[in-house]
Amino acid sequence: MTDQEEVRRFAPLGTVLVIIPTYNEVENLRSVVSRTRAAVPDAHVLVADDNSPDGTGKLADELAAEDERVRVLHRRGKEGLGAAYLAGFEWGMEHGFGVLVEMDADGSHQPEELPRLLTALRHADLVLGSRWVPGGRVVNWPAGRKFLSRGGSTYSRMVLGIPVRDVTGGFRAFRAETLRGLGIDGVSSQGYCFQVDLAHRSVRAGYHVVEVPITFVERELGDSKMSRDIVVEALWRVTAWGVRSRLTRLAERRHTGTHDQPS
Ligand SMILES: Nc1nc2c(ncn2[C@@H]2O[C@H](COP(=O)(O)OP(=O)(O)OP(=O)(O)O)[C@@H](O)[C@H]2O)c(=O)[nH]1
Ligand SMILES: [Mg+2]
Repeated sequence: MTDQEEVRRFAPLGTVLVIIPTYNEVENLRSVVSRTRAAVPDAHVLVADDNSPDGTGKLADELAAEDERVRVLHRRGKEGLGAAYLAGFEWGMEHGFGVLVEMDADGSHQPEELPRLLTALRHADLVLGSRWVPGGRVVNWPAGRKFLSRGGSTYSRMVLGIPVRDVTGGFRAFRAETLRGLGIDGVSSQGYCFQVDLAHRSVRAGYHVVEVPITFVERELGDSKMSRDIVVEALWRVTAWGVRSRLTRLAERRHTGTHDQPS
């Protein structure tokens, strides 16, 4: 931490919106919403459903009818996790929320850990729930999946030159100010890439990004939407960003004649 960060004062957080993107999560949604409302009673919940064929959207409407702090964003069709989050962020900022949280519907992200993320956000611009910092854990993942996720994070960290241990994770808390500052209009990446993209942009923009250990629990019900395409997209995009950002920094260094440490 630099001297500058030490003296930095962070504004109060404001009201929290937990955005839960869903595609065919009818077996998981009720539980995740009620656990969220119990864990952070002041927070509001926005379910962003992509017209799930299994009726998740209808269940979300029922939950919203039972609880005024639960709202639903019905989207036309499956457009990917990134697009659902961008729509949720926009909705949340338009409605005056000060904190926008990303959380999966499948129980992998435990709502009971939200208070810790929010406490850390009091002194940060962005908090990442992290499986790969001391204290972080993954429950019920085969070794191959762990290897892929850890390897993906390590590769991204090295190629992008950012000090983030879990760069693909999707349990995060943003200040609305951070999202405004990032100008998320230009974000088009999906899946893991979306998460890498936002973390990379935040670090590059100089935001104070903090990782908090979480216990990630593999889903028990419903199907994963992860696909080979999502992994391939992440690989090529991350590599392209890494090359581009190194070239940009090199050009800046040449231009200013400075020789700072390579990252
Ligand atoms: N709205 C919306 N939500 C999606 C879409 N794809 C995935 N999701 C949701 O995003 C969250 C994460 O998706 P998962 O399928 O669990 O992906 P994952 O966590 O990478 O994979 P697993 O660990 O195998 O479950 C879940 O809540 C999904 O329902 C989509 O296209 N639109
Ligand atoms: Mg999942």
